[in-house]
Amino acid sequence: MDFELTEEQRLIRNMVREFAENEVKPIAAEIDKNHRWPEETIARMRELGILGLSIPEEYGGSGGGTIAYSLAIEELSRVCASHGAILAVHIGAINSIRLFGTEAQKKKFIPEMASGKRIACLCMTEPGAGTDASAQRTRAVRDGDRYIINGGKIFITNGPVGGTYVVLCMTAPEKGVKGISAFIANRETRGLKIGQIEEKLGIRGSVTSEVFFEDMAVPAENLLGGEGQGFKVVMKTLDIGRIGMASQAVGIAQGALDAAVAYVKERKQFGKPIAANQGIQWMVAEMAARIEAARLLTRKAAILCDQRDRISLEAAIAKLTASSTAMDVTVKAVQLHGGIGYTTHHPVERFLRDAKITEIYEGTSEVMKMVIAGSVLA
Ligand code: COS
Repeated sequence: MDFELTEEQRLIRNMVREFAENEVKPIAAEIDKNHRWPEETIARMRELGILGLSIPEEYGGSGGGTIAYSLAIEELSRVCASHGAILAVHIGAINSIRLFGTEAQKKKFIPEMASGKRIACLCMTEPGAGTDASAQRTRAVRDGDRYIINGGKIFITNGPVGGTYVVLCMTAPEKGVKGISAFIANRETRGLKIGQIEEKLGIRGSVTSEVFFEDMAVPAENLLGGEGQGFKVVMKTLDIGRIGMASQAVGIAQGALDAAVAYVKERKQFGKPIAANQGIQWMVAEMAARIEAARLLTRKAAILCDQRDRISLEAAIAKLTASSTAMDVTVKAVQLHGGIGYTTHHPVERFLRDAKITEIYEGTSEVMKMVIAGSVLA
């Protein structure tokens, strides 16, 4: 494994880092407090090509592969996990079309998403279909040269601001998992409605909502990957998404460590910086070691993702490890700050709240263990 980034990857990381430090960090606490979608920084991400990272240039993206996607999410999440979530889910939904779309679908839908003109979302979760993604109740019924879709989704990241939606539906309930199909629908499709917007513990700058479909007619040419292929479409898409979420977890943990290091060097008790105490040093060392391990597993999954067809195991190991690292490191970062860490005067309480979602979305830690055990015991 080559540990060095290429010149192009270094340039992408540095560009996103500079943008994150100069433009995202100053608004991170405010968008969290107000649950506000950061239109101004999303506009800048459009200009900088960040919303098209890892998408091939022939479809209007900025290229860079999965490593660029991972680096960008890590750098954004280091200062604001909401921005990391917005980007991860946007690119994730585009990936489903990049991987399974026909040439005509790719040409029609990807450029507007890769340029950031349309924000993308993946509509999969339902009240009864969370971890059991196969229990889809949203129905798509063929009607001549179109499908009529009825049903509803919950917890859809980017839902209220979406421009293009990839929607998982049941087309043949009697076939179970093999009766699920995926469809592409643009926001203006009649019958597509946004429901309640959630108030969340963390990643509050990324908006999450219900999305409903009421007699929504989509042309049959918007069927993604063929009838019955929907489960594979989302599972494969989620494998890459899990690398994105692992990258987000690494970024959150790194941001928390950065804040803790600055604080323990500056905070004096008993006449010396608290960093002079061995107990503090050991905590910092454990945090740094866990982050590096999580980052390497995430990097490995990202590298293999561009080389192999199936990376479910590597992505699950990376996400499981990185998300538990983010929880552990952010709890320690709050502890190292003492009382002030429990307030909004420092960003560590936000990092702690943001870290929790990485153990839940795009597959819980328990699902990651199912995937890992399934592979190890096969
Ligand atoms: N890539 C490609 N194909 C995949 C796949 C993947 N990652 N995972 C499963 N498949 C295929 C299988 O190969 C199988 O097809 P065949 O019968 O043709 O071989 C089919 O899909 C069913 O696979 P499997 O039986 O393993 O599916 P399960 O229902 O057992 O899946 C888990 C179980 C829990 C792993 C799955 O439902 C899952 O990941 N759930 C979590 C969903 C999630 O992440 N939700 C969060 C949404 S985003 S907030």
